[in-house]
Amino acid sequence: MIRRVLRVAAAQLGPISREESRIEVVKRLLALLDQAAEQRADLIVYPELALTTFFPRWYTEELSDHDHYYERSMPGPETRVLFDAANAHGIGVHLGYAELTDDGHRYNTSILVDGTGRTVGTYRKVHIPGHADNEPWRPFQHLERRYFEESNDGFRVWRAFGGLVGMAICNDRRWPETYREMGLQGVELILIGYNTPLHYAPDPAQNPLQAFHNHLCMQAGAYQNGTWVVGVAKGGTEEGVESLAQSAIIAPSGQIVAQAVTTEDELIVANCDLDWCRHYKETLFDFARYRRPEMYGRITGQKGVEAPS
Ligand code: CDV
Repeated sequence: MIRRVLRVAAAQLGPISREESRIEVVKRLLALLDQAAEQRADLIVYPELALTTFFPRWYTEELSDHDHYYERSMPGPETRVLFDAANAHGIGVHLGYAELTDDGHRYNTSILVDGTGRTVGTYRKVHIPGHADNEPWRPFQHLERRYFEESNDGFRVWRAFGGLVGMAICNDRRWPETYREMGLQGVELILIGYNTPLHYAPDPAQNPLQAFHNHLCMQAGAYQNGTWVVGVAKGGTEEGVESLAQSAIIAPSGQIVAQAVTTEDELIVANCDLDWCRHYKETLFDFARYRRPEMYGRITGQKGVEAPS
């Protein structure tokens, strides 16, 4: 039997300053792509909002004052060179970016293109963390809820790269529903980019646990759904804000098979055997045999906690 082994490169980024132009950033992405080609990768995975600094950390009175951080098309004028280069190498691309639609909607989005240059799909972030109004008590803002809408598109899974592939973005990775939605579509590889500041203003007691929580939720999501998970950071100190790195490629067993060791631009590569997923999907997590959806009504029927009286 021919095994379906996909060679995946997670392209962690170090900080992007607010002065850095798209062209300069794309040069960095191209340097990582060159390394991925040298290492014969089939797919390169860049992080969330990989083309700009993490702009929701600054409040602007007018939403449109941040419009220069958004892409109006993908590929666009400055990014086409990246997709062309990847296509020339036969490498697929996952890229996170801020999307501004023709009718004025703003989403935190990722795109997946296969090794022939075909767009597999796009994903718009479902779980939008942070806040919508200026909160000056914080050392820095996390205004994702001001600059991005919650997407209602849900979690899709696509046939690509000889397997079943899905996407999620940053905060999505903390929610078990994210993985299970895709698990129920048979997902074998989930691609996740993230920007996670080490300081969490609403509860700084969580700061020292950021790295633990990052791996905890992605490893659990991988294991409980029998899928590969690729988590890719934009880490390091960006505009004075220190963010988590520790990008990781996680097997369906929940084990980390590759992990970044710096907080800078760094490529990690792993052979992802998609057939490994069956060991979990057809045994402990044989959903069709063991799940009890009739017992899980609250999960879709209820949003917040309703404690018994
Ligand atoms: N970009 C993100 O979604 N960041 C969030 C916040 C809460 C730090 C995260 O969950 O990592």
